[in-house]
Amino acid sequence: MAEIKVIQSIMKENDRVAEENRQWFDKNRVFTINLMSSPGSGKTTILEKTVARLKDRFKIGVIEGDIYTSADADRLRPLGIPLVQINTGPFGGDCHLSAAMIRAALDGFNPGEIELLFIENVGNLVCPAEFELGVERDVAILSIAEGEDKPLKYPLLFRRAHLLLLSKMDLLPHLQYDRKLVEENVRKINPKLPIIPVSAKTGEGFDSWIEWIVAQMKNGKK
Ligand SMILES: Nc1nc2c(ncn2[C@@H]2O[C@H](COP(=O)(O)OP(=O)(O)O)[C@@H](O)[C@H]2O)c(=O)[nH]1
Ligand SMILES: [Mg+2]
Repeated sequence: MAEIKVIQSIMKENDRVAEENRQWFDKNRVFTINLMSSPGSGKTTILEKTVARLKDRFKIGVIEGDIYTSADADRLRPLGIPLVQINTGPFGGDCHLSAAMIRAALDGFNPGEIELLFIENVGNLVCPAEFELGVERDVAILSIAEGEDKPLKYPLLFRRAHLLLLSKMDLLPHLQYDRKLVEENVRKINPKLPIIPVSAKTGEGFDSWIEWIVAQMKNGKK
């Protein structure tokens, strides 16, 4: 019982800080997109290509979350945008970003410096989806190399997401992958979740992904 109470109070505190983040985003007119997926599904590569395509249109910033290293932030550095790296290793190696970590990271940006913020969450299909960050949109990424069953095994992320990017589509000829089955599995969890198949390698689907981002920014808040 005591343990349940502790978890409830951690979540309540997280939600409180997430609300503060939401207010910060509103006040500073920043639209924030949280990318969540398992390690290696292509978050950083998708970010590299997305930022390259959008950085002349919007003032973009990125928060990189990882347990250790600044390797992903280092990959984005050539793009010349403001970057903040969060390492959860010194704080017990959390497998997710929390609202408080985002709150702290926001101090790393100068006022007015960003209007579109991407968060690359810690690579994990489970924990990140449990923690509200106060962002406008949550985006799940699932690479086709991970199999068709993941939406059923890890439903929370797919229930929570506003969009699913089905990544690494260029690998389709090399895999025994059932496109229809993955979509059926997604529909069982979240019937209305939009799915955009993409390949960061060939650029497939990026026009639709970019259009989605711009449309969401126009639509504004949830
Ligand atoms: N074939 C293929 N490989 C990709 C694609 N996107 C990423 N990768 C590779 O997948 C690996 C993991 O990508 P990364 O972006 O680091 O994934 P993250 O851990 O989710 O950030 C790297 O070796 C990438 O080069 C893609 O669209 N197609
Ligand atoms: Mg990464």
